[in-house]
Amino acid sequence: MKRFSGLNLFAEALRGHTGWPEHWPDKEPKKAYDVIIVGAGGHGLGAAYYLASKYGVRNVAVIEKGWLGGGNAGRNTTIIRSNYLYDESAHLFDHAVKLWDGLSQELNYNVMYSKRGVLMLAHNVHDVQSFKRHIHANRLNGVDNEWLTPEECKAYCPPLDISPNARHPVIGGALQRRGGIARHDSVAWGYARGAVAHGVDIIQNCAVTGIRRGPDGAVLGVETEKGFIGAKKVGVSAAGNTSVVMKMAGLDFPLESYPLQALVSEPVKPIVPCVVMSNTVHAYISQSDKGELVIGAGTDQYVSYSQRGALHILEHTLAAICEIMPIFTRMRMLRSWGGIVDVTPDRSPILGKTPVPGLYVNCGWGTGGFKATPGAADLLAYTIAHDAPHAINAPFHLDRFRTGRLIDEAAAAAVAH
Ligand code: FAD
Ligand code: PYC
Repeated sequence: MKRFSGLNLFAEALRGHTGWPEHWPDKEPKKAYDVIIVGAGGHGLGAAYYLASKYGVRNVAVIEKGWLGGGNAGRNTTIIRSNYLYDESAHLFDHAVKLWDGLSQELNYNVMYSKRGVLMLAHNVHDVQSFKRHIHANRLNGVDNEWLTPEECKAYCPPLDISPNARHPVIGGALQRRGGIARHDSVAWGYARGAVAHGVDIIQNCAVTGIRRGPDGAVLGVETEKGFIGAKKVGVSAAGNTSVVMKMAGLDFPLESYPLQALVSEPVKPIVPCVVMSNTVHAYISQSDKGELVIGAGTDQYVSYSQRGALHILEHTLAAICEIMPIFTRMRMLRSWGGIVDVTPDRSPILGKTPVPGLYVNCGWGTGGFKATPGAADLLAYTIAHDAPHAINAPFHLDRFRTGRLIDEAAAAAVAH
């Protein structure tokens, strides 16, 4: 793969950019691979990239039913942070945050990771207590997080209304300075290009329709719209469709799939310098490099596979944004969209082996898996290559729903569910 460099850009400019190779040429599937990854989102593409580049497994295919990056990878609001309460979660998400650093250089593709800080607003005594508990727990785990007074919140993010008679008064905030955003498409495209450079085949428009198992129960390969493709190891990274795919192997997964929405405003000059989240009122906001305000909402109350959500959720979110930042009451919204998120009972992911030999799973990231992309991808690749989990993802085994060793970030209420 020809590298992006000053010299190559200059040389290509002189010949009208005709010499760049295709990033991911269309491939017909081979009869068999060593590893098949189901799902070309950031996680699946990243897993293929790390399998080939780091763990020495090069005969790999990624099978995607639509187009790569067309699922949640290309639909999310790109918030990156690792300020989770439990030790297991902090280690998992901080593994990813550490990989975000240097990812553009590693992939030779600008993923536009911007450490502009994630500020979580406290509106009531419960928020204050919960955030301070998170701050202490995070610091014990080497994860940065600090308490800000309302005045310090305002200084960090000037559009905030911190007047005491505001509808949702800001009585403080928790700031993770290493948190921020990245460019979602670039993450999928960068991993895809990197994977292809290491020999991975990416097969788009090819839904997996079945998982074939041998007489001993082990995986033999996948049935697809383009026929059977053999592989002794299959990694499923299908986000909102995971339970459907796992059912093909005869497994029931503890997942529910919900629509989650986001929307953007017309572009304006830089005004929101960081990411602001208000978990209590279910709203969060940042500003993209194009100038659009990127606004996210909570999930619908009802399970669904339609990639659109209920209007009242958007209205509620916009009302909350206007109450927290009244300066935006006259902004016009440009477009909204939805994705399908896969939610576990404890709101923590499942990442590891399954009861079916040769079948691995990475799912249950719910509303919060973009931030985990490099970490989840690396750990899925590690688990497949070693047929054993890494110490970081070992606690996120499916078995915890049988043993009761949950990692209950839902109860810890660290995110806007
Ligand atoms: P996806 O991109 O969804 O990849 C899964 C792929 O599997 C899809 O391309 C799908 O087509 C494919 N697939 C499914 N079934 C099959 C099949 N049978 N055969 C072949 N392929 C199949 N997370 C954050 O950390 N921060 C945020 O700010 C944030 N905001 C969000 C906002 C919205 C509106 C949404 C919807 C999600 C948000 N998330 C956020 C969550 C995050 O997007 C997901 O957790 C993450 O993207 C999931 O991993 P992925 O990128 O690999 O998934
Ligand atoms: O996990 O930080 C998050 C998040 C924000 C919006 C959706 N998910």
